[in-house]
Amino acid sequence: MLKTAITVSEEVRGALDAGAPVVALESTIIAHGLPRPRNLSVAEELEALVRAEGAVPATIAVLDGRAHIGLGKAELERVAGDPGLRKLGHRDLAPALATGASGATTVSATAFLADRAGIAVFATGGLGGVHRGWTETQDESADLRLLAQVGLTVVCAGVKSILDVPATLQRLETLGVGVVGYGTDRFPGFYLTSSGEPVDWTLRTPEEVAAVMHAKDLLAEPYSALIVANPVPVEEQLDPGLHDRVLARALVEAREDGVTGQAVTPFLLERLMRYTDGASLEANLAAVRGNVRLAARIAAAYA
Ligand code: PSU
Ligand code: MN
Repeated sequence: MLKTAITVSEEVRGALDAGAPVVALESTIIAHGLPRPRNLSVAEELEALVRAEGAVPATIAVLDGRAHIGLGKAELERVAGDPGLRKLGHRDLAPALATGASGATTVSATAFLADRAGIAVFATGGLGGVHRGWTETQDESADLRLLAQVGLTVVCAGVKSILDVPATLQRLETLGVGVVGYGTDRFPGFYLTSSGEPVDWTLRTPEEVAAVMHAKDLLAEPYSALIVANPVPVEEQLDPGLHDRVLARALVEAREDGVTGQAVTPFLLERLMRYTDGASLEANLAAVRGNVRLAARIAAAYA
C-alpha cells in the first residue's frame, strides 16, 4: 500500500536492490533551515559528499502528493527554491499525500520514509527535541517519538542547542533510543562541539558503528533508532559565549512575538544566523557536512 504513495528514484532503487550503501537526507533543513539561494548549493554539495564516499544519496521530500526518495536535479531545485513548500512532520504525511500537497520532510517524516524504504543510514544537522520552557508549552519535537519507531541509524550533531538538551536526553532514554558519541564522551551541542552532557557510549570508527547496527539487527525488537552523535570540529564551532548571548536574545523574542508550533525552530535558527552575522550558519554547515560524510562511511561499512 505504502509503495503506491512513494516514488523511489531509479538510482536509489538500484543501490538498495544491490545492497549498496545509501544515505537518506532530509529536506526541511534545505527548505526551512537555510537561506536561499545558498540552500540549493548546500543540497547539491551534501549529495556530492555522499557520492564521494561511494554511497548513493537519497534526499526525501513530498511533491504533488507523492513521497519521493531520491530527487532529480529539477526536484531538488524545486525544494530549495519554492517558498510555498510546507514543513511536513510524520503526522503530516497522510494529509499531504491525500491533498496533493508539496512539502519538505523533517527528521520524523524523513526517518519514517527512509526506514520503510529499507535505507539503513540517515544524516542530518541537529535533531529536534524538548524545547526550553517545555513545562508551559509542551513543545517537544515529533522527531523523538518517531525515532523510537524506526530501526535506522541517524548521524547528527546532537540536538539543536536551542533546545533543553538534558531533558531531550532523558526523553531519548525513556523512549529507548540508543545514543553513542562518535569520538567523544560528551553529547555534541549542534553549533557547539559539546553540550556538556555526558554520553554512555563512545565509538571511534565507521566499522564500530556498523558492528553496533548488526548487533541491533540480532536483537531486532523493539525497533528503535541508533543516534550517532558526531561533534562539529572545535575549530569550526560557533563561539560558545556568542552562542549563549544570541540564543538568550532569540528566545526572548520568540516568546514576545508569540511564535509557536512548527514556526519555533526556523524562527530561532534564523535569528541566530542574523545575530551572529552568519557564523551560526557556517557552524551548522560544518556539522552537516561532517555528518553526511560519516553517514556515507557508516553505510559503506554496514553494507
Ligand atoms: N537540523 C538543522 N536544521 C533544521 C532541522 C534540523 O540543522 O532545520 C529541522 C529538522 O527537519 C528537524 C526539525 O526535524 O528542524 C525540527 O523541527 P521541530 O522542532 O518543529 O520539530
Ligand atoms: Mn515543535
